[in-house]
Amino acid sequence: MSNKQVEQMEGIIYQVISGFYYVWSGNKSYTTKPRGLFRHQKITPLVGDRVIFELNQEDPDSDGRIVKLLPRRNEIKRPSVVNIDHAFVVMSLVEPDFSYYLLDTFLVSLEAKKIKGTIILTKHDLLVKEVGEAAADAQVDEIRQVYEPAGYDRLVVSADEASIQAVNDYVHEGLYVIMGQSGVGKSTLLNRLIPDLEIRTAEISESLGRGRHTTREVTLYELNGGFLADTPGFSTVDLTTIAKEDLRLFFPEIRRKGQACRFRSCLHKQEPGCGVKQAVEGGTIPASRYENYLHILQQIEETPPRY
Ligand SMILES: Nc1nc2c(ncn2[C@@H]2O[C@H](COP(=O)(O)OP(=O)(O)OP(=O)(O)O)[C@@H](O)[C@H]2O)c(=O)[nH]1
Ligand SMILES: [Mg+2]
Ligand SMILES: [Zn+2]
Repeated sequence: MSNKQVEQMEGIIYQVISGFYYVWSGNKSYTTKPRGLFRHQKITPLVGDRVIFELNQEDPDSDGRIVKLLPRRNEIKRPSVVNIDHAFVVMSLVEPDFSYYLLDTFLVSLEAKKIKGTIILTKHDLLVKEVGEAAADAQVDEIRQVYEPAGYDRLVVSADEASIQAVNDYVHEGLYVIMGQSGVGKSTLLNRLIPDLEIRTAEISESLGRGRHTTREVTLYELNGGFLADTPGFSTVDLTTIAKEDLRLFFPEIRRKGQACRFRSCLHKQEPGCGVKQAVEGGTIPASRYENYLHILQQIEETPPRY
């Protein structure tokens, strides 16, 4: 054992399934397990972690062993991914219906981690089929007007090549997480961006008579020298760990207008001389954003502090 030929390598965890950690390194996949010490130290490697792992050269088919995690830059819990550079928040216009509230909770959770988010609207084609071209355009326009003042980019994604290309142009080095409710089309979007992937989506398994196929684990896929993370869908975001004084910082347009408030401590509820309330009345802060801010604030205020 003592003269075992061991090589150390660096890679990124791209998937975790029942105790096996799949690491991508030098264009190859390695199956690894963490060293036993990690469990005692309560260290759980996650998708997106950069790791140092060892390979036994005398037995190249044996599992590698993760010996070290490199420092994490950030971490989100749902979906569970670390070292995120950018997030694509995928929202469908129909099936499931678009929700301003859900989108705002996703965006706040990202702002709280200082992760830049881009909104992707899917199923534009379905909306057109349901309500016609003019009404569909009006709805997309309305969404754009709500998110433009906050500075979020919006990309419409339909089946057409141009919108897929627009998303592709966004992706460079780094880790891009694709997040959103179940069924909005995250895996479908990935399949269109990287056509030889063929990730199973609802459509494919329906034709096999097995019902919907929902993504169950986070997986990184390579694109343009970066990584895209397909993730399981979820539709609740826990924001109650955010301090009530911090929430106003996580709505960029409210943060900006808040500088005009009479009181620095203004939570933009009923305080006199509130610049945010004025901006809502004047229409420069969209009503839905302000209402969702108040709604999340109320939830935070109603949650007893945790220690
Ligand atoms: N018409 C239309 N259907 C779409 C579009 N995007 C996705 N779909 C369909 O929506 C269904 C769900 O898509 P998925 O890609 O599996 O959704 P998902 O977000 O990965 O869902 P989870 O894995 O459960 O989180 C599938 O039947 C897709 O074919 C779109 O732009 N237009
Ligand atoms: Mg999926
Ligand atoms: Zn105020």
